[in-house]
Amino acid sequence: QKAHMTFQWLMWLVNFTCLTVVWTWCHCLHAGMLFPRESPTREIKELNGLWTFRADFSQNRNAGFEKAWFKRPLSETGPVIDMPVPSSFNDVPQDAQMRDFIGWVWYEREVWVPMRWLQDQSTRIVLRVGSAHYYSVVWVNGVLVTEHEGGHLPFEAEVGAVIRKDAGIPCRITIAVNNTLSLNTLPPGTIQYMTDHSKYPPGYFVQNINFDFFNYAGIHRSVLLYTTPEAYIDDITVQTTFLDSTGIVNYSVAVVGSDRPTVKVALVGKDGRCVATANGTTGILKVAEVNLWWPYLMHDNPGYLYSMEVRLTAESGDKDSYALPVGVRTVNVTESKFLINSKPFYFHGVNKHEDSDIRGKGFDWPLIVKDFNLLKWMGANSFRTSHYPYAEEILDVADRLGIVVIDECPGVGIKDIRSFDPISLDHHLVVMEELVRRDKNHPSVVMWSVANEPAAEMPPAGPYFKQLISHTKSLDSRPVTFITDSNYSRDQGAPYVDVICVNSYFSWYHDPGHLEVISIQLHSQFDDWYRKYQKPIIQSEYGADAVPGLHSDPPTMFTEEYQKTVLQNYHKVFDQKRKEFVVGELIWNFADFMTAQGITRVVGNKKGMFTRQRQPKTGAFLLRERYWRIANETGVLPTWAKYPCQ
Ligand code: GCB
Repeated sequence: QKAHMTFQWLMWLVNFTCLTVVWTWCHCLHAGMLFPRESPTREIKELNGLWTFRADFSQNRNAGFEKAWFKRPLSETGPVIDMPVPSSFNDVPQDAQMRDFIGWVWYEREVWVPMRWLQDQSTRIVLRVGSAHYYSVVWVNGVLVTEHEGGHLPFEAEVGAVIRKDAGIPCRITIAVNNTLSLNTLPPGTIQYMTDHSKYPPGYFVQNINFDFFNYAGIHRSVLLYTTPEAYIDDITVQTTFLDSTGIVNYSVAVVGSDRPTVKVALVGKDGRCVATANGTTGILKVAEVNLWWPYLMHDNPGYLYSMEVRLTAESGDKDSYALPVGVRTVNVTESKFLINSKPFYFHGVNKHEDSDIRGKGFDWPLIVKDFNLLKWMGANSFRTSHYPYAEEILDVADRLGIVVIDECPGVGIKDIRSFDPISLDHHLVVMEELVRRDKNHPSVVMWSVANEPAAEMPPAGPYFKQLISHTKSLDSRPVTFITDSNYSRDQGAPYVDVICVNSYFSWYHDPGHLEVISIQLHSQFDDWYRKYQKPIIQSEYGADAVPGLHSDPPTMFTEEYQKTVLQNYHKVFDQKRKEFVVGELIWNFADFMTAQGITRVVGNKKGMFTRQRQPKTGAFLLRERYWRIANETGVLPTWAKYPCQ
């Protein structure tokens, strides 16, 4: 008992020290990116639906800029089509050229802005794009309002002044999006011109990429207008810990538009009762008899969220309010354990993609809810956002259900030595800042992943990852990892991570067809990494393709039996190593997903436990049985959860 108390104190001290360090840094962030939520002082107008669309097929893909398509209605510039937002554009038109289009596409929509918003000069009107892949330029009524590099993360612009100039007519929003990937983008890619005119037509080029998912593009998440008062809550940062039964929420509120703001903060429980209050832009909320945020299947009441209600009153009289969901929990890593609320946590989960028929990477509520239902059905307690940040709405649901998330940035496919240059690094640092700024308050997010399978053996990789990881640590106290597939002795990033995440495909990419080598190779993999680094290890990917409906016994590659047997062989080793230092297993992949065309992909990657349409393959039932059994073994399976596979 005494030892336990001392340990708790120690953990508290560690957490508190981390909080203080992080605190100092957080104050440096120049602007927030709070998820738009309605409140008595904030309104939202969604701009989803059909937009007007035109792809720029000109030789240099630049006609739209040369002819200033943003200056007048897009339909006056040439032929246009309807395009749904949010959605990838690729699979919507019945047109092969559009599917693989590289270059600028133009979106446009007219919208009536409520007169009230325009008349009240002190109302800020903000245009926000949830994400657009890859480079975006935005105009309102022909006036440039913002540009943004990178898919998967939101960007916004204040547009009130521009709209007010032309009040009385609908406002025209034009967004040009370019999906071209270069050596300095994240993910990187190269454009290759084919100059042999006996083989290719003049001007022919292809986009080369080093990652295994379709380069879907377009406006992928919601576009909306929202309002705030002129003096407003720009950002909120919370860091939580607990001591015995007292929860501690350390908060900081960034205010814009007021030099001497009055800020009141209240923490409200699920039953609507206020459990703590504080005043000021920074402070500490103490919660007696705290309900901690626990992962799914680890507690009777997982995903407990308080509502942190922040109220601002400015000298001008402006009032703003924002309610942030807050989960009180801690995350710590030891030499061999991953701890949530000081208890060992074992990741039994999946890797996913934002991917589905027709909409590609477009945000889609039915799909999201279905996927969470499948995760719960499987007994999965976690997922990794391979290979880019997912929609914020997904993290909100994960928070509420207690599904644990490893949050990955789009640093995938960094294989060319030229992509380790300072320009790429600068951009990578900014992307990590944007990611942390967006996701820092989600209790479900327990670790940042800065990259997937970079060429970590190349000499510049060492300094590159050292800087990237230490910068990420300066932003936030969560553990940081990157996902490796390279040999432990040549990996230049591993010394800097908190948890080793290893991908391996024994008896698939290595020794294809030889199921019998999995055990020995996996044992060596784990032992080598642990001997070298003494850090907990997650098997961050493993799996095999299975074309649904293909069967063979004895198992052969691409059949459901082969996929199942690969998994079984991996599981035997996991069961031994999780007693030592392996802290998680994430299957590759939750569902089949689309890739570029190639001789190793049969209409996409088929390593899913579910088909792309979310129907289970044999492997899904195996994992379901396993995950529920593991949850049951830990002895914390909540009373409401029925072990479904007796
Ligand atoms: C990997 C990659 C993932 C691929 C997977 C595969 O190592 O991280 O993006 O899809 O292997 O199936 O090849």
